[in-house]
Amino acid sequence: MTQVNVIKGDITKVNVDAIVNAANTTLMGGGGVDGAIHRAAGPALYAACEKFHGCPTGEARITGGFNLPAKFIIHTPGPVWYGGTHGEDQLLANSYHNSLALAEQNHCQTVAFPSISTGVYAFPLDRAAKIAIATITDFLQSAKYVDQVTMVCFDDHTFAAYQEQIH
Ligand code: AR6
Repeated sequence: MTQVNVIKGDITKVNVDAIVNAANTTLMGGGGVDGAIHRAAGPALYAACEKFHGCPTGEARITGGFNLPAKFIIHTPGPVWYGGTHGEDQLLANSYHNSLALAEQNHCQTVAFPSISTGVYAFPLDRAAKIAIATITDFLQSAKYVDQVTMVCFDDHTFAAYQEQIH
């Protein structure tokens, strides 16, 4: 069975146990996928996120899904790309790993990710896709609950980059 798949679409519409949000360290919303998730989930998500008082880059926090089809939303601030010499690769891997660890702790079977850090945060797409798929694949080898991870790509360019990594 294929455990990692790549689709083109809008992550707010995906019917899975948990979706991941490419947040910022305030966890108080923003543009891009973060803005779309907050709009679709409704104002109760903002109230739930306020209680965390932020989140360091590469770590993750979990809330309910509110008005989304997903049961949970896992919020992780990915790294801003500063040229690659500021620990960006490791921080991006941490975002994927720590998000999956929270999904596992909450007994999620299906998890969907957007392409973390490759929008406003400007992480090079091919490099990010390689790190994402390697970290997810590695995690699935020892996961007890998580067994299906979907990369939800918003545009053709992003879709092609992740597709490349699973073939
Ligand atoms: N579904 C799936 N992917 C989406 C959606 C959607 N509905 N909307 C956008 N994307 P970005 P980052 C894609 O900039 O680089 C926010 O302001 C988008 O096309 O959302 O991690 C936060 O608050 C791109 O491929 O996230 C932070 O401040 C990918 O999601 C900052 O942006 C990530 O782009 C985080 O920047």
